[in-house]
Amino acid sequence: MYRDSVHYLPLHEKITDAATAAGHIRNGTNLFISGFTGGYPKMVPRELARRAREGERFKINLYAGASTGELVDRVLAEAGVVNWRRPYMSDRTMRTMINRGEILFKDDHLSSLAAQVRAGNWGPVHVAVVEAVAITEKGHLIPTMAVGNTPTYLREADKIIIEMSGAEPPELEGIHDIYIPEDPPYRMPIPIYRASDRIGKPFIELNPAKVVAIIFSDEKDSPPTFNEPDEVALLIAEQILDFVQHEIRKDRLPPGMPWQSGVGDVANAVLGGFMEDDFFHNLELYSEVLQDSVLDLIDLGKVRAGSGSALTLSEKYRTRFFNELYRYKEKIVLRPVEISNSPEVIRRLGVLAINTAVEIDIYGHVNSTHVMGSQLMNGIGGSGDFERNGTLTFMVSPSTAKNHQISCIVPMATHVDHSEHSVGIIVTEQGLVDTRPLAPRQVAEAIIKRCSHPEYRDMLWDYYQRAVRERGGHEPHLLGEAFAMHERFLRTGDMRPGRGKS
Ligand code: 0RQ
Repeated sequence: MYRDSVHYLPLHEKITDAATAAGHIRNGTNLFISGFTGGYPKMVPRELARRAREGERFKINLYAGASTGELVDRVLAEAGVVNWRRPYMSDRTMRTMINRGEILFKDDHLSSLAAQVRAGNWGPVHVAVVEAVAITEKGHLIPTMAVGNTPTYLREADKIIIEMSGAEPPELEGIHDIYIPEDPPYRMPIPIYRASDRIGKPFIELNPAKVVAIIFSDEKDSPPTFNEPDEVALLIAEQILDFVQHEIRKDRLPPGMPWQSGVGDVANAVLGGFMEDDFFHNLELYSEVLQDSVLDLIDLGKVRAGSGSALTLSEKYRTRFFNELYRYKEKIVLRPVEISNSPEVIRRLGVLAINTAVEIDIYGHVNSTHVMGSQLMNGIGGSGDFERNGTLTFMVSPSTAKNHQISCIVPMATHVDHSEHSVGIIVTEQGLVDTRPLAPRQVAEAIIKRCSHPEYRDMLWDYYQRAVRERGGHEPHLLGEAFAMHERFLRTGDMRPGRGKS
């Protein structure tokens, strides 16, 4: 039965077991895998971990599309076999090892990765391991619900290992739109003019001569858990929807611009808000990851098109999606991440972008990646692609973290991923500031007054006032004091004076 999903008969002789397949991966292998939240290989990583447990000493350089599941990042990190990991990851164990300096890590704007790999900047693609639901009669590969960088990894690989997934149906064929642009100086415009446009092929071209192993697995991606949005997320979402409605009513924004929404509670709350709101119809989503809420919106007849690089669904929604695949497939397009996140396309379509910050400073510079300036959280992912190029760019955050011990509005961001020049509108549960018509000092005053938490407002205001008086300048700062709140947290466990341990 398994063989049925491999329609290209010459490849049947490559069908083997996981141990034989993983035998192609050795010390120093640059291993490029499919995976973009889901869609990652399961059996080869487990096999590598088994070899490490049994005493084999080796290290690999692990490159994915973005985050994967614990079967990859956690299992391989715990096995101690990862030398390099790129790009974005979100696994706690791997994060700890990266922060200890035990795993080398660098994140890049996700839109730029595939071209860097094609240019050879990441070194040779020794082995690609990718998950697929089918190989067609002509030898083309149909990926699972995550495209990511798989088309480029397959094209550049010396050796290819394919994990055929029995957990997702071959009828996914037709949902993908695979297009690899020429690289500069020969690149032509990417001809996407609406989120629904299909510009490529519904399969990934594969050179069968490079395929060294095909294995089969019934294992599912570890399902994401989506929480019901809390009050903070709902308040943030409500302000964003009100603001966009207001801009449209004032004729400052045409209706019908596509939305990108990051992952997490606020993203879900915004999409949930569309369900209850009569103002927004015929929605277009031009995003990176599509989640459960897109199915609800399709069912309500509110979505014209949903475009992303991956569709990540909870268990319940997966069943619903597969049961009515033909209906949903008409509305959803899955693309390589260099297309879903393409700056050229995002700017042309006029995407309304919403992404989440770790901290935002009073002048609107944003840290999305490093807690207290040093500790990596996940990575920049696609947030920079969308924030730098969207028409309206929202950066959102709760005003505090860790039970108010940390203010997410700070005098100076301890690490900058998105500068004031990329970020348009800042929203916390306390309020919203449109920084676009404001000069930096006006931005600072508005952010402190409207976005910071009341417990931190006086502290931030006092800092800003003294910076204006004592130092002056276009963006006044007291350099010796700009990180005093962070220093206090590191010393006492609380940014508020007198609240933490002394
Ligand atoms: O800690 O996990 O221990 O509870 O950070 O924060 O509030 O649960 O929010 O899950 O949305 O994550 C920026 C990390 C936010 C994420 C970030 C702590 C907080 C909690 C998580 P716990 P929340 P989220 C691409 C979209 C970058 C990439 C991106 C991210 C944990 O959104 O990685 O935008 N973004 N991708 O307590 C210390 C602070 C903190 C803090 C939060 N200031 N200091 N800890 N936390 N703020 C585009 C797509 O389309 C997908």
